Amino acid sequence: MYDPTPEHRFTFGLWTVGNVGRDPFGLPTRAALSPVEIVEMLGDLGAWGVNFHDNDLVPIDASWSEREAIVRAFRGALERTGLCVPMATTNLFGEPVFRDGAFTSADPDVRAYALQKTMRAMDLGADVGAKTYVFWGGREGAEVDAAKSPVDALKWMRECMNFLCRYNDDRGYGFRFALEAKPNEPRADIYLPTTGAMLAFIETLDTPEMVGVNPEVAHEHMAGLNFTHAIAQAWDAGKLFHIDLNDQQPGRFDQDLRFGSANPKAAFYVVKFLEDVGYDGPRHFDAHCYRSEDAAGVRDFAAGCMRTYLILADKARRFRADAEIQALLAGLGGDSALTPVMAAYSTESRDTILGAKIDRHALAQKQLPYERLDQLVIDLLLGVR
Ligand code: GLT
Ligand code: MN
Ligand code: MN
Repeated sequence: MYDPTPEHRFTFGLWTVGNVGRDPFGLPTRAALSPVEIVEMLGDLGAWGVNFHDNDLVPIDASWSEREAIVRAFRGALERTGLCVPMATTNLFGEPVFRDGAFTSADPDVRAYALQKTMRAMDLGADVGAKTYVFWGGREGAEVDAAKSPVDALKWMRECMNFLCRYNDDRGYGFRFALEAKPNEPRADIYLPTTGAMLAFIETLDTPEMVGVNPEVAHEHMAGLNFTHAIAQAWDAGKLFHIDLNDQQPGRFDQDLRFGSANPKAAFYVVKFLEDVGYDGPRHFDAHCYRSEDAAGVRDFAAGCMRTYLILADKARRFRADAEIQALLAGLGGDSALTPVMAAYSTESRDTILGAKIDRHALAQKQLPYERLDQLVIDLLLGVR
């Protein structure tokens, strides 16, 4: 029942299961897996797809013929396993050239290089059938605000995104762009730090309909925000193009923990939301296995992300089928004679509301049995219901 199959649309990045356990203080703790080995492992575990940054697949200095050989081997693995590539992205953060930003660098030649690298990476993504193109601007930020106006940074970012939207059209790739926010790390502060900020920025682009968001659990939690509320706003705006599932203790460095491992209750509401609204995009796990694990542990990690999602999806079904929970919910809110009046402004609705007798004391006495409701959710999640 909790065994993943491709219909569940679970995906992983080459950089997630391929993470070798390097951190800012320590060397790798496990051997690197090749892209082909990763695809085979994911196929074996029941995943649907695999995503990558340009240089996760093709080394930055590879020649064209090396690139072609790598893509051929990768495609072979996709065909053998039935995996697809739903999403691709660009590494605009690893190389020293991006030390002060890619699209927001004050140096026009750095920005041009970032555009060139992204266009080539879009070509690569399109070659293997990717449909979504993610932009995570890890270096688009600052330590020294004296050095750069954040308004200029936004202007350069907009210019680059507009340029790439045109490239997408020009080549007929049909990518949906998904912008991923993060508040900090690796920069002291990253511009457009939350999903909400990204949503507002998108509306300033020339073709906003081409661009949505890729919210990540850990990134909103790092900012102390409610992830489910963030994806709800994105969904409401028709902009939830992709999602990065993982976990994160608040107030820490970017932990990229196995999905649901730190805050299963928050993870439950994420899964419940996605299942309730019928989100049909990839469920992408952007997480890393503990540094203490070996290759077998990486399998446990990947299997665990998917299993937890499926357990929580089952809990969401039980929530919907639970008579007591549904009875409690039915008693909340509801309609009154003023419901239709509020739906549209007119001089009549204005006067009706201005003249209505609304007993604020009686309203304040209405029961809101949230303690009971929340305990029922806890009982459900802890498996005694
Ligand atoms: C990097 C980052 C992630 C982004 C990836 C896409 S790379 O691992 O921490 O949140 O989604 O660029
Ligand atoms: Mn991410
Ligand atoms: Mn992250």
